[in-house]
Amino acid sequence: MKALITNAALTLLDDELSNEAAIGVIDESYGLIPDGYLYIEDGMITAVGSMSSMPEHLSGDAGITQLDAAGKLLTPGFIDCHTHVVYGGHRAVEFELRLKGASYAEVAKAGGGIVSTVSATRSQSVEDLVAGALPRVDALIAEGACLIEVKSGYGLDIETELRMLRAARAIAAQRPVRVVTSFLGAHAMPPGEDLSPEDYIHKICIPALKEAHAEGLVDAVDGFCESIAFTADQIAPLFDVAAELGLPVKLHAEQLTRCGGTLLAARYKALSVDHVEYANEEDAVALALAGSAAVLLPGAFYTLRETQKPPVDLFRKHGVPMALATDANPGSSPLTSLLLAMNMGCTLFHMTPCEVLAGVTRNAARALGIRNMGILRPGYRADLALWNVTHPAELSYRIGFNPLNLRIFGGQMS
Ligand code: DI6
Ligand code: FE
Repeated sequence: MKALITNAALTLLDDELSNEAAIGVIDESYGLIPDGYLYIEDGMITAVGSMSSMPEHLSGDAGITQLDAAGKLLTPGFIDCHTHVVYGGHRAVEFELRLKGASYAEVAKAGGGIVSTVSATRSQSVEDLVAGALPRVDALIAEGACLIEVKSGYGLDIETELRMLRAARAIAAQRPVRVVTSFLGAHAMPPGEDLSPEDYIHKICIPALKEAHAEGLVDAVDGFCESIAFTADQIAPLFDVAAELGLPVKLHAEQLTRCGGTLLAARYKALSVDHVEYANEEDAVALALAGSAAVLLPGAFYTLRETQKPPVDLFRKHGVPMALATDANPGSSPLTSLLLAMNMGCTLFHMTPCEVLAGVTRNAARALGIRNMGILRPGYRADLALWNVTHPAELSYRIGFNPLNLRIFGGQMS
């Protein structure tokens, strides 16, 4: 399987451009080549550059699929590095309550919130959960997503946590998309049980993680470190088990208050720390030293009418890679559009159009520990998105408009 795309506006998003690739780049940060080609063999990018540097033998190759992009923008396929797309039910009623004045924390304390999704999720089979998730996944794919991270965390018992992860894995068998999973057993305390948080972590969460890992269901371990969820000290033993199992960690931290989750996660060299509205300079320095990404989630910020913005300037100052994701979940972020997340990242968080594009490609891959996606570079997967626009800033500038022309997944055009 060979394919050649010609006359495309390429956004390489490559932060380590080789001399060869740099020929024709007119904007370093996007890695923009206005008139470029990209060559695909066996699902991988094998050559990329400006049209003027394209080796002649490529276009002469018989039996090769050729696509003339006619000036359209070609980016890496999008990556949603933080989602909760597998769950039962919905929380539209809670949305109405919050519009009448109840806060997210108040709704949670009153037995709504995450716990209400737990009841709905526990009642569903793997098939039900997949069927519920697919329309959300399809919405992401329709905007060029090629890789989606999916978390558990609405089971809070061993069986349901496993079922959620099996459903997440099943998505990749039913749609042309890669799925990576995060075990989020430490999301909330299970309803109706007489357990301390420490007991829950040791008696349910850690055994669930071990079983899920034994079944090959876990790519990373996540937790919710927050005043309404778990403390850093309660999450630490779970991260110790993750380390024993050889699994990377990530953490929801500093979303509603500053609870020390970022410092904990950095001690475990986390792939990412997510939300981080309340992170400070000490946190940014710790992330930079640990090599962890900050995942910004404007959908939750918007839905909760949060006013504390994540410290984007501090992340820039200390060189913390910023990723951007939907946080697609039924409560705090019923968002299934990375394009809208990009627009919100610019308008609400003052990120640049280039930062938000890197946030859903190169830095999203990094936040998942994936090394061969998110950049247009030889040796990387041919997961690509071709857009009916010519300038990369058009992707984040428009609101509620999907200019996807073609998605290419593992070299296959769809
Ligand atoms: N932070 C969030 O924003 C979501 N989970 C989390 O840890 C909220 C999930 C929900 O409300 O259902
Ligand atoms: Fe989340």
